[in-house]
Amino acid sequence: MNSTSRTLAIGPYSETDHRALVDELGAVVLPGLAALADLPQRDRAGVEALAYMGHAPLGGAQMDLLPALRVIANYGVGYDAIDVAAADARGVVVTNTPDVLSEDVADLAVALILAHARGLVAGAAHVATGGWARGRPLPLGRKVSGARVGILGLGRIGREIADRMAAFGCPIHYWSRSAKSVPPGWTAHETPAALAAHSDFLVVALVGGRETEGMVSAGVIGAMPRDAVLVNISRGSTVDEDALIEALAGGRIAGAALDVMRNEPDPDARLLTLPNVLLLPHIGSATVETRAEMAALQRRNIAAVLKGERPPTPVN
Ligand code: 8YV
Repeated sequence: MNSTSRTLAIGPYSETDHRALVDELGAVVLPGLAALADLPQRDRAGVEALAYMGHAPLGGAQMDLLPALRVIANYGVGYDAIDVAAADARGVVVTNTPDVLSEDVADLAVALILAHARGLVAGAAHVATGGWARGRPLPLGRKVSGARVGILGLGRIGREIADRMAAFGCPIHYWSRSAKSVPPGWTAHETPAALAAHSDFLVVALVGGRETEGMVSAGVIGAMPRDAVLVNISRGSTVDEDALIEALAGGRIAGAALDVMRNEPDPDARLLTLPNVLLLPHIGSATVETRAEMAALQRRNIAAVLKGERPPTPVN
């Protein structure tokens, strides 16, 4: 490593992002957080900026390996992996990448709803494996247009999902921790369980972290109608996964479509074998266009702090 580098980047960056981190910031790039402790002290000593991409917990112990650290720039809107209190205590600014990914994540939520309800994965397999040609039966799907959509967490991403599903003629229900101004006809609910009871598709769009840990509890899942589907594009931590698996296995709810799970990238094996579960590998923001914008915002945040300016999107 070049021991004069002021920026260290950690994560599985694309080739383009990797090159930009090196060209624009002279960054040294490590594949994952585990490699940090192996860096010689002389290479860590001068690091002022950390470009972080990943979901492994980044706490005070890691920050203390970088004594000159001034900024942690997260590649993502959700920064629940970063101990912001520990950063505060060390005078380290934390930044994230809000807004630039909201459309993509909302698009993916809609895709999950449609794919689950209309059996897209099974339908494609039916053609590919010759089931169609042999005249085998394929179960009917469920209608999406006009179904009740419940949004748990009406923040930036939740709102984008609601707007999209409203265009499908779906009555919009929501729960939010703060009052929201919404179009006429949308229904606010007092509790997540009350929302669940009025949702054919319950879409989780909460922030991650301690405040929402297990918010989709056994009680919330139990309140869902029997033919309802749980969709999660936020964080696996928001869902009591044991309760979800039990409800799915017992036919208490119709299914789940999840872009996020608790133990990524190695989810609970029971989820892999249950029917009516559609799992994606946390790809909400994974488009060429959006990832480029996230990476550019991450670099702008770092460049600003290194110049002594206020970064565009700080969280503390
Ligand atoms: C990840 C995300 O950051 O923005 C978020 O909160 O979860 C994603 O965009 C991305 O997968 C990189 O880890």
